[in-house]
Amino acid sequence: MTEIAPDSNGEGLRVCIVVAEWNAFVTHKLLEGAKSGLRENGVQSDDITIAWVPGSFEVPAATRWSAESGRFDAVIALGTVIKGETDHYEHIASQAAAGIMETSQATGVPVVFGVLTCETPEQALDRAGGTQGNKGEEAATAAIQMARLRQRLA
Ligand code: INI
Repeated sequence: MTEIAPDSNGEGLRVCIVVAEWNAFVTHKLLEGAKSGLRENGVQSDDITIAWVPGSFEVPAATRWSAESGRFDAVIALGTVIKGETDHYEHIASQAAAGIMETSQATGVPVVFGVLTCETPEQALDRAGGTQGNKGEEAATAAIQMARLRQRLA
């Protein structure tokens, strides 16, 4: 039997973080969490690229461009969709999730999902360094582990 345990060693990995400006009061905190999660696990600052996009709806396209570039071992997608603010909530949230998954499946590059979908701004802040932790930081660990797993399974 072969078992591959989660490997969170980020040394030498190159990571692109795609982050949405919409709801910047939350996404900036997610970005800080993602950057510290990467750095704490050994990813060099020079190996981190941050790509800003207008909103979560634009996140999938940028994840696709970065994944197809061949320059990154993993991509982290960050955004925040708050239900109270838009009738388009369902469309934006579902298209962001579907597009991110499609990028990962089509390119083989791990793309991890750090797009918050919340009812209220308070719920979003709770997940961006508040009472529920920082989903950006969790996404960073997931990105490293998936990049390592891909190397092991290749
Ligand atoms: N984008 C978000 O990331 N979160 C939101 O809550 C949001 N709301 O509420 O509308 C939002 N809209 C912008 C959207 O992602 C696109 O940038 C825009 O539709 C242009 O394509």
